[in-house]
Amino acid sequence: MKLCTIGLGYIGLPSSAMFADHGTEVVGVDIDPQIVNLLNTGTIHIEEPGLEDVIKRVVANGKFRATLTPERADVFLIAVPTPNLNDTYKSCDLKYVISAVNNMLPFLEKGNVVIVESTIAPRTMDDHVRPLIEAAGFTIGEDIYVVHCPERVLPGQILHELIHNNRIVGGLTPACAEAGAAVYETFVQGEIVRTDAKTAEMSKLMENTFRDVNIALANELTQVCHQLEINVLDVIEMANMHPRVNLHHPGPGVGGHCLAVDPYFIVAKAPSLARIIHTARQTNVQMPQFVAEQAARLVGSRVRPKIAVFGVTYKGNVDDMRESPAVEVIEQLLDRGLDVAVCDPHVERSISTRFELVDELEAIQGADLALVLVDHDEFKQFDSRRLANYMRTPLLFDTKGIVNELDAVKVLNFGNLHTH
Ligand code: SAJ
Repeated sequence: MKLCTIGLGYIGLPSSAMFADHGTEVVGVDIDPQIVNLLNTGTIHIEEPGLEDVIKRVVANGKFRATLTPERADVFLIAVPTPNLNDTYKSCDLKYVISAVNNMLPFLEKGNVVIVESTIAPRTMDDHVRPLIEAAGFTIGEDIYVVHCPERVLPGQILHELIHNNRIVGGLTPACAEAGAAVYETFVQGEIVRTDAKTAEMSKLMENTFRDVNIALANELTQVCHQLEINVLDVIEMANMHPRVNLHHPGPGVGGHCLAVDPYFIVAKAPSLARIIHTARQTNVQMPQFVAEQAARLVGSRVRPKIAVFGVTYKGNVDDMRESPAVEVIEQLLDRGLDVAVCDPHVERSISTRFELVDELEAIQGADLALVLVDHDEFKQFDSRRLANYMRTPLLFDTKGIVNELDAVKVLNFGNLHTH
């Protein structure tokens, strides 16, 4: 089997690596020549544990190579971004998916399987992809097998989850679903469930929406408890002792290219009905403002206060800053005219033009508050003497609930913020 992957990002690259490592001949296509060149030397452009080792192996044994244009293959796998459009409800921008399908069409032959893994709005396969392939003269389900197989892997543990997660394969016809499932059987050990395309699209969106709504509930509860002077972390721990309750963790907001993006695709398709989903998004979007307000309050009495921020990525142990709530908190602190110094051991250079990253020592020097915005492993153990020695005020605000009590530094979190 030969597979042509279009889009070598966070999903296309690890998926290509898995197929190649299980014997499939893979050619990966990306529009960025730098990424293509880098990959062909066995070096990767994203942070994902274990991935570079696999890429090195499959480049060396000739099972994987990267290139700039699609070519003939048995299977085409589209894994390009689907950002939000800048319209009222931030609907799904299909331009990269449409362009990937159009770029692939000249190479499509009878018997091929076309897989879209990109997260897409409900009905995209039926209303947008199907017409393009039919217009090229193919009968779907007879000549060409077209499926949506949403990716569901968690950044940070992609390689494990690619193999062990269950997969949903939604075909435009039952024969399509069958052909798509056979492709994944080459390496997937989880269950492969066959369904239709629109069910697969909506299931994927609802997984991330479920999480977003539940985090919004935790974030709303945090603000309610803060006002009522109740320890929210204790409340969550105790409520979760009930066998059917699973409150999520509050935080500085919700980021990444999935949870902060996908729920809008549902809202945009049915705005007057998807009210809980929309409100949850608004609650999570507003969370950085609450954090910035609290941080500003904590340093309010100091002359020319300085805040040392720990973490800019959208979550712990990744280098990805897309939709990061930490960036939003920092921007809001800067808007308030505060002196902010940011450090993050997982990021080399900031994408924001408004602040630079410094090393930890420079960040804490003379600081009045250490503000933890990301749960990187490195931030779980602070040297409290070192913090106390270099900071002007030994105070830490941990928005992720990961820092234990420190002897020389006062640690605040969402649970005890109201006490200070
Ligand atoms: N977060 C909280 N509280 C929590 C859990 C997460 O504030 O209790 C925040 C994180 O800090 C982060 C955001 O939510 O800012 C998203 O992080 P995440 O770890 O929940 O999810 P992602 O975006 O890294 O990956 C999700 C996963 N979806 C689900 O768990 C349902 C993954 O399986 C999907 O493949 C991925 O989205 C995707 O690509 O859609």
